[in-house]
Amino acid sequence: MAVDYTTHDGVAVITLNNPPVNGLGLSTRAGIVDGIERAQNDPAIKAIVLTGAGKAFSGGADITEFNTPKATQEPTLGTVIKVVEGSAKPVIAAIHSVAMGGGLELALGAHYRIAAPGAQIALPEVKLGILPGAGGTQRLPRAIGLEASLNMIVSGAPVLSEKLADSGLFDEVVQGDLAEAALAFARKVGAKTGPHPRVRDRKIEHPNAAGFIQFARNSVAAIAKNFPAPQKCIDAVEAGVQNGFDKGLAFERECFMALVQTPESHALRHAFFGERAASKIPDVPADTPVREISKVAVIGAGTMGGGIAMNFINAGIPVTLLETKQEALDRGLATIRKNYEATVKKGKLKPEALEQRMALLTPTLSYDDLKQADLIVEAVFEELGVKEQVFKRLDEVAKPGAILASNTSTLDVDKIAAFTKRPQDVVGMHFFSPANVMKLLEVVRGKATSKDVLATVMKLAKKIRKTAVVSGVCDGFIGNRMIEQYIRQALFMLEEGALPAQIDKAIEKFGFAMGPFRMSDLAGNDIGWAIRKRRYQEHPDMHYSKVADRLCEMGRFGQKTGAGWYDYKAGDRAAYPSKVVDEMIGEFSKDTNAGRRKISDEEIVERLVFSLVNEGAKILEEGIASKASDIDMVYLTGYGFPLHRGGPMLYADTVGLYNVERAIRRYASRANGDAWKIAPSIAELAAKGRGFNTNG
Ligand code: 3H9
Repeated sequence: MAVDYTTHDGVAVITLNNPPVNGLGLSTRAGIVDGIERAQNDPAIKAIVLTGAGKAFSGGADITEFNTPKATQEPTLGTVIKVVEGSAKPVIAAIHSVAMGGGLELALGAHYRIAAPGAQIALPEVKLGILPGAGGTQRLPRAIGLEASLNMIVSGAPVLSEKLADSGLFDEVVQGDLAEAALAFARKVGAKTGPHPRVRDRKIEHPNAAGFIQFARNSVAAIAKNFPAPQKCIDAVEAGVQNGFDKGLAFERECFMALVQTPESHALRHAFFGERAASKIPDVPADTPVREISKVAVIGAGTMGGGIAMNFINAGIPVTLLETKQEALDRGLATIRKNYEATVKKGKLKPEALEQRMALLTPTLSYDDLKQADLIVEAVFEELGVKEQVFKRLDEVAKPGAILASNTSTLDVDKIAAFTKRPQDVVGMHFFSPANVMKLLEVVRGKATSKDVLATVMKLAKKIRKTAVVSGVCDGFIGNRMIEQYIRQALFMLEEGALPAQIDKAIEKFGFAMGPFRMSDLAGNDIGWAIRKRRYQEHPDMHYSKVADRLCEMGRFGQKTGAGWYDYKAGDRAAYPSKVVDEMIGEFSKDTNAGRRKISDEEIVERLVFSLVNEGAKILEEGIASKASDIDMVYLTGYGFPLHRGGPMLYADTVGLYNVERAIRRYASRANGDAWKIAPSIAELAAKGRGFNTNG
């Protein structure tokens, strides 16, 4: 049963009981209507309490039902709310915890609302690319006013119930036992004669509603660039202000039905479920015991090590930071402090919190101080010989059961594990720079990594607010292995006829935060050069354009040298197209007889994005990633892939694998086509009419 019905001395209690978050799926909706009717028909019942079991009042509509027949099957949420609102006996929503989306809309349909402090109240639909579709844009402004409601609807951010105590939303915020208070409240209002108050009958009062709505429109313009929902939220609120409740409600419904079909909403829902799915590893059951992590050590106080340490101290976990030299340790500590000071300056951290965090950090030059650590993350120089020294030493000092993690981005985690006598305790934790900011954490599972180590690291990742994705061992893991193909295509296109600014502009227009050449100038072109030199040795058969090497031979390493693919001016981070570089590229094409042709923006986007897709497909075939959505999460959270497109694999599904296959085969038949060895699964799925994330 998704809904429980009990009676308590004249009060009926309808309890949503649909774990995990009391989503308002069809059976829950039907259960609420049944409960209300049962209470109406029972003369002994004077009032009805609507509440939730478990960890939420309700997390809203059941998102898994969207775009299925169940979503629109009666009773819809609109019908349920009508039944609640139309009840002759007063309905009291008792909110002990999360009331979000349709959950809050349901509560707004009740005659009275009481809440416990600490409940998270939100209309987060905009984060899923939709708007509240069951009266939220009409009732919330009537409950808490135009300004506060628009802020909540457009941001989707949760507000704690106690902060809304005087807003008009709640009749009471109850400190003690909510269930008891709800029964008492119900008995009190049950004794009154109706009709009972309805939010829909309240007025929206504002001295300059039109002005505020325009202000809201301007404020969301930036976030709404790639997403239609924020502006639609405002349109729906405005419709209610101008035309009244019923017309506003009808307009809201129309917008909801349209938005739920958009690719942007599909992409956001894919990311919502993808994030949660990433934390589940197919052969590691949810009840796998985890090791306790209460003390962490980080080896290396450089940019990466310092950033990694900050993640843990931000979560209140003490960190011992190890370096080999005092100067390096001092420098590392000073950088961490400077980072926190910058956050304090922005008003995002209290000065006393800065000191509390710094106090969680213990600097040391001695491996002996790592003996107590439950987890040790190594962020030293990226060379196998250096890692060998570190892991052999760790094997000597670390306590039994400590997790030994490497932040390597390219090296073989199995080889690293083999430097110890406890390979089952070794795992990769690949953070992305800046490590205290970037959401992505690639968790690299070695051959021997034990299941409880994986389960522990995934749980810890949640605590430090990372999106953790498991990758098997291969060169570059998921993210960097794919980006290499993308960069290869970008360089080939230079020699075939494009210029850096054209390529960057085309892919930025597609939605990437930064094109490959601006990105490379930021990271340092010498880094890619070093990797390519290694590749030339390791894979002499693999074909790379040498145009980037010529740039590096000119000493143009990027922003840090004031010149890269672009020119830079002192004190200005803007990238200016460079005549010298453009001429060099033209010369390069001549020298290599590549010939130059006009390359369309469409070709640029296809070659860059489909190179990611093709490598992603191979990564899936090899089992390096266990599901397509994991790859999408890597790209959304670590590589600036446009969120509104949902990641490379979902984008490929949207375009259709049949079309992706045809494009890849076309590019494979042209200049530099040897870089395109199509992943067999693309053709196989296309032939079945399937996608990476879909079955048909
Ligand atoms: C809406 O209401 C539309 C209406 O306006 C109009 C309709 C006509 N549906 O996050 P967690 C699952 S749109 C289905 O790890 P937490 C989630 O996938 C909805 N499933 O827990 C996960 O499953 P699994 C507006 C849902 O404690 C499990 O629950 N509402 C839903 O950290 C636990 O989730 C929202 O956008 C759902 N609505 O956080 C709220 N919600 O175990 C979205 C959760 O298989 N939800 N699941 O991986 C949240 O923000 C958080 O889940 C919440 C709990 C704060 C509720």
